[in-house]
Amino acid sequence: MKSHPPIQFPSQFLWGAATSAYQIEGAHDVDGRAPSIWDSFAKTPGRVVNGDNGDIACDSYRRVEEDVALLKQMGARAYRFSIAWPRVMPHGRGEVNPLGIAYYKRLVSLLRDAGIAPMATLYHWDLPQALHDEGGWMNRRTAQDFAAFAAVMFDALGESVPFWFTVNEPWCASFLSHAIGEHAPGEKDLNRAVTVAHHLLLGHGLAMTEFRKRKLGGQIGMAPNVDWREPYSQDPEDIAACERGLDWFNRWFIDPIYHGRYPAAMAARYAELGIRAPIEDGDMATISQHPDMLGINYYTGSFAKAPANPLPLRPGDSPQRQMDALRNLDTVNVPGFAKTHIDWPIFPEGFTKVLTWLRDEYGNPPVFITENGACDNTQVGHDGQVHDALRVEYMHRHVIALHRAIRSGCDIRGYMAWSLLDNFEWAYGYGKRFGLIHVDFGTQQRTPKDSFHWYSQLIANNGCAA
Ligand code: GBH
Repeated sequence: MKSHPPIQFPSQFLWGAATSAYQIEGAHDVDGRAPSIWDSFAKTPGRVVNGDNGDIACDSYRRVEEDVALLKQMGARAYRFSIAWPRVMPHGRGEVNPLGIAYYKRLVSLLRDAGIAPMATLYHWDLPQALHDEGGWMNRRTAQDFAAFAAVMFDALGESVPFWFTVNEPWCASFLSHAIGEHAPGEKDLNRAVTVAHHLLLGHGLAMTEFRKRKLGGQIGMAPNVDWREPYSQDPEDIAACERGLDWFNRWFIDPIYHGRYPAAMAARYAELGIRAPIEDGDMATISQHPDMLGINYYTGSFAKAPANPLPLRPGDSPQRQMDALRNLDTVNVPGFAKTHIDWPIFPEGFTKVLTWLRDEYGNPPVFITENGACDNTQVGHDGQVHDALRVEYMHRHVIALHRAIRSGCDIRGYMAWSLLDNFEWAYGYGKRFGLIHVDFGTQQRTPKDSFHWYSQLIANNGCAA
């Protein structure tokens, strides 16, 4: 391949891959690790497809050297992993488990020896069960406990981690988990979800305070998931529907950080349902401390259309109906949009659009794409290879969309592919594969897929074909 492909990225652009602790580590009861809400949830019958759980997952706790070697082989310049809170603080607060700390110190030093920048996420959904037993994220105190855990990690890893993310996808950790009930702890109560969302934001802010106190050299921010909504037409009603969708999903988490307030129109809609975030004096100032960067997870998007029959906001309705009424929009997938093997529409234009929207809405903050990738369930073929053409095409189109955003002035500094390995895909279990590397969950054999080789070329050339 040519050394200067048509799509060329800035010279310091940070290419890498991402994972999270519960999805890959396994070793659920090893070296003092205590259960998290995901252990309990996955072991509750009916919650996860096929009754799968993360007891073993990719066994990355034991195979960490092999996995770092694969990252090196791929040419990754960064690796985004998450730190399991119940491995480090089994009770959620108080006593620190030295073996838990030792594992992450080892991972970080292996990465640094391989020339790969560590990028640590502090909360990728594995709340210690002990804290949940006391009320979990419904308790304001959990935000303080989270900051104390963050402080332990800042002290333990300090300058050796240049990039930190506090909370991964607060929308999933609140709404998907407490209102829709698809993720742990599996509750269905919109009021609780809004409270949890506030405490997650507060936890982010209090962790920021701990980070700033230490005057560490690295950078820190939050990593929300964004979906893009495009107005179905230029009809003002469709545009308004689209704005409600963006308020509900995106602005609810990013406005507090960059503007120090919840989006007013959506907050008013919640108020009609009798739902308010439990804001106390000083919270919004804590939450809106200036972050160094924003992590963005993007997978999919769709079109928003004003519904023919708008749903009224009624406090007595089911949480699902209340959510539908809050957004009050019809989601339209344009015919002809291909979908990945998890049925999410492939919408690379939405990637460019959401990035330029973030640029305009929040003053062009430095952005790292902390996740982007596709579910492609292609297995190892007779030739011993994995020809995951859907993933290669998805990545190629999204990398081009990303490049377009950079050309239009967005300050984007890096891209982490989700995911390094096939892993425990939450409520879908092991049946949905997002890895650049195939994992045989029987033997734990790792096989780099076509997408791995394609991505490795892209990193080597710092770009790709148009
Ligand atoms: C991320 O969440 C997680 O951070 C990661 O752990 C996970 O493995 C990965 O993505 C893959 O799932 O039904 O078409 O409207 C993804 C969050 C929320 C993105 C739901 C897609 C709905 C798509 N997802 N959203 S659609």
